[in-house]
Amino acid sequence: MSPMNGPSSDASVQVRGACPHDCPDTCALLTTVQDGRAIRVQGNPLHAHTAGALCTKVSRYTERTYHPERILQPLRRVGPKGAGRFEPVGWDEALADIAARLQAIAARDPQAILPYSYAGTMGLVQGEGMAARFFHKLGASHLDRTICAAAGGEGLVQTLGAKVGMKIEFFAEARLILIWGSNSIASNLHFWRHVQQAKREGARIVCIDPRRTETADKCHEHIALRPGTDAALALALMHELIAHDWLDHDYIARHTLGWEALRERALQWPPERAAEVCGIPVEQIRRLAQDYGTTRPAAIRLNYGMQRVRGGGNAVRAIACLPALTGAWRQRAGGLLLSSSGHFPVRRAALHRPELLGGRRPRTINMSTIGNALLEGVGDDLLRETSPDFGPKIAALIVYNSNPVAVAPESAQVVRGFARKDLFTVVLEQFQTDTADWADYILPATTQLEHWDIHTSYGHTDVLLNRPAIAPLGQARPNTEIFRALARRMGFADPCFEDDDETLCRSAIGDAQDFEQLLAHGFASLPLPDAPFAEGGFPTPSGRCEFFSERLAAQGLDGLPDHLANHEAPGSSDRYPLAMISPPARNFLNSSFVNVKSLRDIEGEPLLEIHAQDAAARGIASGQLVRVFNDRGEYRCRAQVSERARPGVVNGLGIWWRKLGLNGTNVNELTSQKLTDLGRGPVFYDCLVEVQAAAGSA
Ligand SMILES: Nc1nc2c(c(=O)[nH]1)N[C@H]1C(S)=C(S)[C@@H](COP(=O)(O)OP(=O)(O)OC[C@H]3O[C@@H](n4cnc5c(=O)[nH]c(N)nc54)[C@H](O)[C@@H]3O)O[C@H]1N2
Ligand SMILES: Nc1nc2c(c(=O)[nH]1)N[C@H]1C(S)=C(S)[C@@H](COP(=O)(O)OP(=O)(O)OC[C@H]3O[C@@H](n4cnc5c(=O)[nH]c(N)nc54)[C@H](O)[C@@H]3O)O[C@H]1N2
Ligand SMILES: [Mo]
Repeated sequence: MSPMNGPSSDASVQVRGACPHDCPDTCALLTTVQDGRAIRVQGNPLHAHTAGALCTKVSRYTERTYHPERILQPLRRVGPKGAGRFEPVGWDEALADIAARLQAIAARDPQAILPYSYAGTMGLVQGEGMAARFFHKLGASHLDRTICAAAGGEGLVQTLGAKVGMKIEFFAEARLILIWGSNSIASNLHFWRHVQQAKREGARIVCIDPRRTETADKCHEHIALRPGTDAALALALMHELIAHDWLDHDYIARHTLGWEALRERALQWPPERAAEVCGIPVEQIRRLAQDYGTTRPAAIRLNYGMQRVRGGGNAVRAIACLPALTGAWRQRAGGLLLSSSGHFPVRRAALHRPELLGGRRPRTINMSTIGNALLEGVGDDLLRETSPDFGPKIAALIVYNSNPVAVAPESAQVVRGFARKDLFTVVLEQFQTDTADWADYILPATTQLEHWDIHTSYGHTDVLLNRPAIAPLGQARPNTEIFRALARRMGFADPCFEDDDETLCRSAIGDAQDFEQLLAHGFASLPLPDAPFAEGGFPTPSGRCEFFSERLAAQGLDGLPDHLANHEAPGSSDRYPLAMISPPARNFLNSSFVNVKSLRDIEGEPLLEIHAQDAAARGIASGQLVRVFNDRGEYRCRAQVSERARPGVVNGLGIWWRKLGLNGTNVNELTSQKLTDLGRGPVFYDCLVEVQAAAGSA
């Protein structure tokens, strides 16, 4: 059986694809198809980063595609909003009605229409490929896609110049690896192989994470700092690098900007001060500084887990300064990786066609505060903060590749927004999610096995092509096809609305020759140097690693990185003494896969990990049902008294579907719509709560 290309109806064939999910690993898939049915999804052994292995979730991809609850025909709401009752309707009728509703709104002001999408698929084509063209032509509001990585991304751009860093495979050669704000075994499994390799060859591995994760269990040391204190730790490390002169003066002089100013800032952070802020022993900081200052090569794997707090952008800035101070970048196994996405030459303008705006400049709405945004201008007295310059209230919402009712912060407000009777909501989905329950129309979307796409990665530096392995199930259509059909109904005549998916794939990246290679092999590596900043050459305005950012200073912000206390710092509230973080559960991907029963069975029930001291103080026993609450709402789940939680911090593992939880809510009932210091990102892990045994629980 050799890998073949495209659907087949008789003998068993293997079709090359790419995993579409929001994960740094971006695996190459091989789907075995027999008689037109996908019977197995495996990792492609020829793709070095995938190495033939998939995570538990995606190796069950056929369970997702052939799930009995797949939405396979257009549905129209019957009964009240949110009741989740729908009737089948033909595509023609659904599209005609949706187009008429959007046209009527657009005639008043197209900015009253808002697309809402994120990374249900990371594909460039089924992501914003045709969708951006549609919304640009319409003149709809822009969506600021901040929900995951905005603060850290901005911190990285301000310091290194772009979302770029070490090549992930070279972590295997490092002698010291700091896994910082990342549960790699759960959320970046293919990176963990490189760590194991390094460990076998004698490298020291340190995990920096408030939670004792399965990754922390396997490291030599775990530094369980308080959430949102990473910048304090990084500044204290700098303090020690300076005090002991573990610095690469030549690298600093030639390839950095703002050293004198940073030095002064770091000297304000002796380890004792940071130990106090971080809630960790001072010896741990000293030891880490010595390891980092004296081991070569030293590599840092940062992940976005540590930037979901008020000071997240500054924390990434501070950490991103470290490898330039020690000259770690000189070696290919030294430096830092948060994201590799900035390495890819994506042709966004060719894909998204901003010229279709025709000079209009629609407003931008932040997806992280969608709860507030939906309540703007509707006279809702529970709206937390109104913006006088908001413009027209949102009259129509078109959701695709996202499940905002489950994943956006402060769900009670999000639900109130979706519940508005005067809001017209269309949801493109594979399943009837918490968000789809609130739709006026649900349009059936294909899964990755049923459509074309092209993928970059934020973990490695390969481009992957996804070919359809099977024909679309039922009446499902790719997102592109749905937007193409809507464009036709709206009378959008521009030829770009006729581009088919293969054409979109071709226009997304590189030149034609690259694409021939993708067609032939399924993946291609970007030609990049092994050690990108060995001789400086950072993509910043100065070409240096910018300890001091003129761009931030020009915006009236601090030009240097600093520690910013959480919005909801422990001790700042009498009523809510516990800090809650809500990192991903291993067998879910954000809210995707929660409805795959075999995976939900592994996770069991919504859980809150709590330290024995905090549990005892509240009379809570392991396995007991608890109420987790603050002024924003209440979430019920099962307590697990566990060493995975540090004292003062509880871990509410995410992100359950509300309707599959214990009281129709999930952990985002408790999170706030406050934003990060940089990038206007959400602060999911900057959240104070109280926990009580739930009445009547066993
Ligand atoms: N299985 C699985 N894999 C996933 C995901 C998933 O939901 N499930 N999500 C995907 C997505 S969307 C993304 S963005 C990526 C990255 O996803 P991330 O959300 O970054 O996921 P993790 O790598 O689990 O990193 C979170 C870790 O950060 C820790 N953490 C929380 N607060 C702090 C803090 O203040 N400081 C520090 N140092 N650590 C903190 C958490 O305890 C957790 O272990 O992973 C992707 N991979
Ligand atoms: N409390 C808390 N909240 C969080 C986080 C956290 O750690 N804690 N993590 C945050 C992060 S990092 C992220 S990235 C966001 C993620 O938020 P989202 O990007 O909304 O991710 P998912 O919950 O996986 O929802 C994606 C949806 O897209 C659908 N989908 C998949 N493929 C397609 C397709 O081809 N077409 C269409 N139409 N639909 C498709 C899936 O069925 C799924 O319902 O959540 C954030 N929310
Ligand atoms: Mo994310």
